[in-house]
Amino acid sequence: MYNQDYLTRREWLVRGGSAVLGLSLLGCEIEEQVGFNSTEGSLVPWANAPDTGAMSQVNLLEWEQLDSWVTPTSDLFQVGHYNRPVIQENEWNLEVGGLVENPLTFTLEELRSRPQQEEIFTLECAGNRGFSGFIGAVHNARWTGTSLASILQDVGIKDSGIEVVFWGSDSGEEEIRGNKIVQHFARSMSIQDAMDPNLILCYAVNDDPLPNAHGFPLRLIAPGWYGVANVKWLKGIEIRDTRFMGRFMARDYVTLREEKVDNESVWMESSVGRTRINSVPAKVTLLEGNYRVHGAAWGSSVASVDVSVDGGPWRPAEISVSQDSPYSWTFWHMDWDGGSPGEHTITSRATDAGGRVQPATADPFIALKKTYWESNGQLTRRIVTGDQ
Ligand SMILES: Nc1nc2c(c(=O)[nH]1)N[C@H]1C(S)=C(S)[C@@H](COP(=O)(O)O)O[C@H]1N2
Ligand SMILES: [Mo]
Repeated sequence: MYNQDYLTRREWLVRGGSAVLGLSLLGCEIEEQVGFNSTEGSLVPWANAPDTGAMSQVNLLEWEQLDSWVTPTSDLFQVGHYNRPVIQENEWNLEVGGLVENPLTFTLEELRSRPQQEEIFTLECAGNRGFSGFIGAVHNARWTGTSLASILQDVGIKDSGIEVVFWGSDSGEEEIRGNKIVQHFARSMSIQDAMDPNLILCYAVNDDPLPNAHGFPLRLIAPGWYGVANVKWLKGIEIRDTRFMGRFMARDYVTLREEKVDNESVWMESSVGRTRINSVPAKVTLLEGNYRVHGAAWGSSVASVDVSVDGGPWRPAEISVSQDSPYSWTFWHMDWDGGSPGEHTITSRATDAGGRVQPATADPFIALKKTYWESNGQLTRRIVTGDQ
């Protein structure tokens, strides 16, 4: 059985672990809240730990190692569907145009000199939890940039504009209706969605300059939206008068779900967009006979988290670290005596402020979904107690 001695937050900082350096800038409030002491004890490994080997280049979060509320920059998972462009700051600018009164081009310096805006945001790939081994495509980081809405105001959207397209610098070959073409990564939003004051054009994460893998020099951060909406290596923002139907809006990242209407099946295809309430049991620790289940919950305003052992009654978990906003995750924990020695299952379920409950995997909302995106069903993990 493998043991892990957890360091307290202060010990980490004193020892100067470079991965956690960014955290020291976060201010005392969160530092006190994190309470690393709550993770003291030895780690009890999951009996059904997934094989994540095939996913190594994605740098997935390892739930059993989770010990910082803000994910250190070097630990952020990374997804790129095309090439990973390496962009020189002096060869780059952002063009904002299309159906606007006053098209503008910005250098990075010009964007940096605009008023700064920050958000701690839990970014989850919409494919997370959709297939085996892909359960750590989520991170919680502090993003710094400038308001998208204020830039859209400055260019002046014409009355005919209905759609805002965010163009990335990365591209790849696509076959579309018999045509082989080279297409850039792009996502879009309605003007109303894009004018949300929480959306930021970001050039820094956790006080580090945006790493290349995460979109240097500029990316969109769209709190409340799945990862795919957060366009990296941003090069253009374009206002159009038709809905945009690019690959990542209308072919990929499309959820297919069967809905029953008066006993008839209706097949609903929808573009992945806003996040859904989600939670996972992250790890279990054992200290002096007490098992503690630690987990995270995100995707909405988390009102409560419950845990079921062996499919038994739901028991409320305690919140260990609360959200900074509806867009950041919470950490929670639940103490347990370990039951009878042997194998047990642990399932978590989060409920949001609107009363939406994270669905069971058997819930038609999950069970009748044919595609793997938006898999926010309850996660059950297995553990063996009594042999420590
Ligand atoms: N330009 C561009 N932006 C992109 C992508 C991409 O392939 N190209 N992938 C998206 C997807 S699917 C996800 S999950 C997030 C991942 O962000 P991260 O790599 O910073 O973790 O970036 C999004 N932004
Ligand atoms: Mo993604």
